[in-house]
Amino acid sequence: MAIDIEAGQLQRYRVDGFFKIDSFVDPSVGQAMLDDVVDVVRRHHRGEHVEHVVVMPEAQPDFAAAGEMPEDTISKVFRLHRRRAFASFLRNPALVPIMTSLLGTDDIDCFLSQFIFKNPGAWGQPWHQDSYYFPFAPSRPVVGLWLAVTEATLENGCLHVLPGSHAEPVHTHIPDRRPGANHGYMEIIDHDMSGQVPSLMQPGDLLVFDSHLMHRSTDNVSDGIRAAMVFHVAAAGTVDRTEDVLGRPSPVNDWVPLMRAGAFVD
Ligand SMILES: O=C(O)CCC(=O)C(=O)O
Repeated sequence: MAIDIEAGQLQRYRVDGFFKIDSFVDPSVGQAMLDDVVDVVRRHHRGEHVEHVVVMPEAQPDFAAAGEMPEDTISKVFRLHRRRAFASFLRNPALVPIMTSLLGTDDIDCFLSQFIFKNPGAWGQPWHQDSYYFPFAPSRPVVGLWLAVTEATLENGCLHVLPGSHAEPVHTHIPDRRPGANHGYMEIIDHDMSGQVPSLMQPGDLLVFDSHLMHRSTDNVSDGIRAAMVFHVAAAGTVDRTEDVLGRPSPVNDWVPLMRAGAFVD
């Protein structure tokens, strides 16, 4: 028998555009992801070819790495969801009722995954809606899964979300106004964000959010890393129109079957 999403979660998703699940997984799950992505970054740094992945360094001009290891200078690593530590997270049975209810189908692909290091001193990502980056047909529903790998606090640059903003259309996004901001950072400046709330999280907590939800993260002004792993899922058969719109395919999207007829794809 199919398990349903909890009524309270569904209600919060409909009203606010997100909900949080405390202790969704043991912190060791995120630690295994961190270990794997650090290995990826070090191999990439040595000039080895690491299949699928895209490694993005911090671009900000004043960024001073707190350490000497290759990962200390990295902002994000994309396209990780074919790797075991990440693929196994997505196959957690507890995600089935969430994904199938929110996407309205049991044929589901994961198309985007990104590990965010948010090293000490790294800037946050400005206000945006993820659907700005997803020129798909149909354009929604698309669900984001943000897993806290470390604690996320006001000091180390947690997410801030604007409850109810998922009901907005995709707003105009302008390039991040900070000179030298990370490649691809765009921001919304035409909306009142005063109702924002911080999303304080512990390792293993999961934020589930709608791709129209306005959110940002703040700068990491602590002396520790604020790591998170973010996945995006959509209905199988969704047409990715990035190439039609931008004249080139997305360098980070990687459509991988996750569920078919309610069963996980190996
Ligand atoms: O975690 C962050 O710092 C930003 C993540 C984010 O905004 C996103 O994944 O869309």
